[in-house]
Amino acid sequence: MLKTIKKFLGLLGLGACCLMLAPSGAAAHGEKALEPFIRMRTIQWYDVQWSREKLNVNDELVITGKFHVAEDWPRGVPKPDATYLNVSSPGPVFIRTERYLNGQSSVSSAALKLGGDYDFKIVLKARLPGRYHLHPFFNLHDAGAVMGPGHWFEVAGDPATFTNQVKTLNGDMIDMESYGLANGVAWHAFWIALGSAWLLWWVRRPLFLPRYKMLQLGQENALITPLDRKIAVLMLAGVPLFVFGAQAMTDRQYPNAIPLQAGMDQIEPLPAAVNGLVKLKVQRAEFNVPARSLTIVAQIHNASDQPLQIGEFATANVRFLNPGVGPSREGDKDTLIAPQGMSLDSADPIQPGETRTVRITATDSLWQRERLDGLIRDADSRLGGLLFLYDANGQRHIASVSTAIIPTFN
Ligand SMILES: [Cu+2]
Repeated sequence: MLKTIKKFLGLLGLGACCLMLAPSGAAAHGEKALEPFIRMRTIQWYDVQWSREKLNVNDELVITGKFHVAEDWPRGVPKPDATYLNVSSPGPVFIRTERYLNGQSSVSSAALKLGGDYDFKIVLKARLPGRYHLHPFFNLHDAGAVMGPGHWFEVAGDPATFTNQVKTLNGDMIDMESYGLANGVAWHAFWIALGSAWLLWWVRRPLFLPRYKMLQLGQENALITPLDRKIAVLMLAGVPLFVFGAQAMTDRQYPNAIPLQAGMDQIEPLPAAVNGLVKLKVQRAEFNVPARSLTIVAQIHNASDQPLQIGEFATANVRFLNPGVGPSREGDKDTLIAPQGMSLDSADPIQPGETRTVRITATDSLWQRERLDGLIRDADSRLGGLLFLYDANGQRHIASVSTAIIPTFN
């Protein structure tokens, strides 16, 4: 039995070493690390925009965008009952000053509704000079972070000029960069000193083995002196007294203190932006692995009063465009675009009231570069995304796509 366990542990160790040695590309900050089915079928970002890309310290950056919460949420991922919209950055290089979900100011976590549509606005202020890649992202409780599209920003200027003044509810102006800093350092220093002194007091004595020996020989009385007892009693009574005393003083000094908020914002989704006048039913979807090509055969019903053309398929921040349909992409610096990535079996617009079966192909090496082709090895090989359709006036309709995928290898 013991032998079997040892063998098992040995194999486990070997496995861990192999995993550590296995070659893997470095992903910037985990954009591609999450399983494809989570990136494609949870938060579906679109229309993400940045107000500017070159800033000075203290300048404001506004990130806006929209997302659709997939109705075909993966079974293996906890439902989005506690989520937090944030911006990923390499350290505290910006501060976040405002955040809105569907126009409502929101500072807490929020519960999202499956199939719901939301727009967001995040206001940041540049703090440290440098060149940074930022993404809006959602922290999903128990599932991880789902990244939105990323963008490079350049911050110039002098970090010493950064200001972060806040007016408290009492009307005091405080500087958030230094407020309470001395107090925090003093408390840490005090506890580190007291804790180290207490440890040193005992560590300088005979430790484990000599102590054990003395115990065996019946000399335990020599191990603890009367002075030790006095100091121990002092610690036992003194530390709680000190803590309660300091707490009472703080309470008197700041009578109107508000605890850190742990509530949940309740935010209603927007009236259906996705799946409004265009209904889509997937009949078959294949992913050709060597060709990095997805083919979807879908029945699309156009309930709008204008002929519609399919212009884009977006999944996990990768966008496959049908050239010539939809708004011009000139000057668009999005790196995850396949400008010629989409082709259709028929270029004819879908007429108002028509239901047509369309064959949509999305081909690009981005499937592999963004590690979305790993989908076929998931236990849940389903794909999700958004299909964008446009009428002649540029009016956009969005349909969500969700389907099981059949892989092909030639
Ligand atoms: Cu990035």
